[in-house]
Amino acid sequence: MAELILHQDPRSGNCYKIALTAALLGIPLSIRDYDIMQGETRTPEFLARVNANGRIPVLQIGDRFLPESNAACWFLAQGSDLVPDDRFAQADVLRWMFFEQYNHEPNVATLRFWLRFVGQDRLSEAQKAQIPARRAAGEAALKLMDEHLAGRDWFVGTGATLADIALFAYTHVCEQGCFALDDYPAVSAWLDRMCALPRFVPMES
Ligand SMILES: N[C@@H](CCC(=O)N[C@@H](CS)C(=O)NCC(=O)O)C(=O)O
Repeated sequence: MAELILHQDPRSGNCYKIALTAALLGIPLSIRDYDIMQGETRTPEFLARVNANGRIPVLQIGDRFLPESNAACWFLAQGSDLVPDDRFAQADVLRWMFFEQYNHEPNVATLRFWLRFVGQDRLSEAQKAQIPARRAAGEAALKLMDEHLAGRDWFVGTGATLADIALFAYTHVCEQGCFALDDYPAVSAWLDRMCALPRFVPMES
């Protein structure tokens, strides 16, 4: 396979999904770090060469660039146990990955970013006004996950898949966005199972 380079900010859960997928599969990745707080993904060079959408993560495969965390995880995991063979189960993995991007990440990750990295004092009035709605939507996503995991170990089937990796990335640090994991016991037990996977690597920051 061509050399794989992960363009990332180590504080980003979206980037961590790709690093975790590669680690679980034993795939070596080179790393290129950016500081998103300094606008390093918004430079003309980055927009022209790496991602016209101005965001990390981007997985570079040789001279090709693949933005979007879940697409990059899919690229790495096709043909492995992290993507089931069964047609329905495969679509069910995608279902949870889309749920993660639409219902979970915009709420759970955004509050973590605002409260931990930007800081409440530096939020705009518009951002402050969005906090209650994003908190309610994040809690709804975590509750739905908790109900799904009651009585089962993994989101799809009987082993870890990309559905688990996509949802793990920001759930395990949700307390940094002031969500309370104690409210979600099945999610908490699942987080422990994820951390116990062979070749698991923690998030850098
Ligand atoms: N849907 C994208 C989201 C990417 C994204 O929002 N990246 C953030 C960091 S997690 C970013 O690059 N922010 C910097 C910016 O927007 O300038 C994915 O899953 O990869």
